[in-house]
Amino acid sequence: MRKVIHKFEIEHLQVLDENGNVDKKEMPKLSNKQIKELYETMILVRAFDEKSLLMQRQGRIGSYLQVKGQEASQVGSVYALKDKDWIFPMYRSSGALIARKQPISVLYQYWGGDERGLISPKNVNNFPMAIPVGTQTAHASGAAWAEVIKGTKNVSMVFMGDGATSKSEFHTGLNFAGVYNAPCVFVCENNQFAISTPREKQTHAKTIAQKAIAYGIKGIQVDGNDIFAVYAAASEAVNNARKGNGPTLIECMTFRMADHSTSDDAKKYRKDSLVKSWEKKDPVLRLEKYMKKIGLLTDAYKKKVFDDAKKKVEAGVEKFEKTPAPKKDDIFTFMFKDMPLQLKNQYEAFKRGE
Ligand SMILES: Cc1ncc(C[n+]2csc(CCOP(=O)(O)OP(=O)(O)O)c2C)c(N)n1
Repeated sequence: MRKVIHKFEIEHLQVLDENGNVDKKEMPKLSNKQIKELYETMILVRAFDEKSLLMQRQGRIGSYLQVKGQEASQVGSVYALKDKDWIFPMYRSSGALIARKQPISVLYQYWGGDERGLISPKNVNNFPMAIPVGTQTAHASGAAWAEVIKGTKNVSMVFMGDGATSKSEFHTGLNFAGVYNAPCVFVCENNQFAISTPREKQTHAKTIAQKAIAYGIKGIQVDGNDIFAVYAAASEAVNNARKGNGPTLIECMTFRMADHSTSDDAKKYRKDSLVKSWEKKDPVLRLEKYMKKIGLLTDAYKKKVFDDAKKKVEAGVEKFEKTPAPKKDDIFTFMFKDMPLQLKNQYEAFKRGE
């Protein structure tokens, strides 16, 4: 005899549609001041993103991975956190880090190859960005559990791409969080590609959110270009985690509008028509349409937001470029209190100019 022992459904949440209309029933509680704050942060992230690409092309930073198209997924989710909560960013999380008060100049230090660019602002718990795909998922889960052991109410939020869901650490992280009821929110920015690998070749599952079910945790798919849906799902997940009601996997359906990195040419593997279809879903345009409808976006305000963002980015660039580079010796002296013998020998050779 065969019987169904479990049937499942995955919710997809959209609050703000492409024409700037909101579903009032699902609209999270946000004051006009907060909506403006979200908008201003998204514009700042985009201004940083555009400048970073230019900076890399001009040889002023080493490399960069653009956020463009994913601003709502990143800004909306961290908006649900307190400073003392942890974020575990990946290389594409510059937007989340900006929203988490990481100074622009420090971010440029990072992208310029200076390890001091990994330092979190005082009283804000930003973990360093992970370059290896997916490793941060397990770190976040463990750190969330550590906060439980310490008796705090701090939550961890971790960012990963669709590609990372094929990595073992994704499964380790979700499984551990499920078993230990760790207060961890997993935010998967499903931007449809892992470099040139399309989402359909990443997993045969219909959604990434449903992977939560296998680990006995909550899972939801949201329109990742809809800042209100992202914020609503993230708030619910963060509140649940904080109250001891377990972890959540949030799949943000979004799209990487730029190349994978400054060493990539996405035209080689993505059709223009696909990119164009996502342009219509742009998270910034969509929020602007809504704000205009409710009288929150005047031409003068918009101009000021763009001007302020540009000024902040330029001030960050100036501070970064005026900061003396770290001493070359730091490569040897930074990591260990007591330098291991092998490194000591290398350091001596370096000092002799070998
Ligand atoms: C462990 C590991 N394997 C391979 C790579 C090379 N790599 C860098 S980014 C990337 C694709 C990741 O795609 P996804 O997780 O979807 O994130 P996205 O870049 O799309 O935001 C790969 C394979 C890496 N950085 N780390």
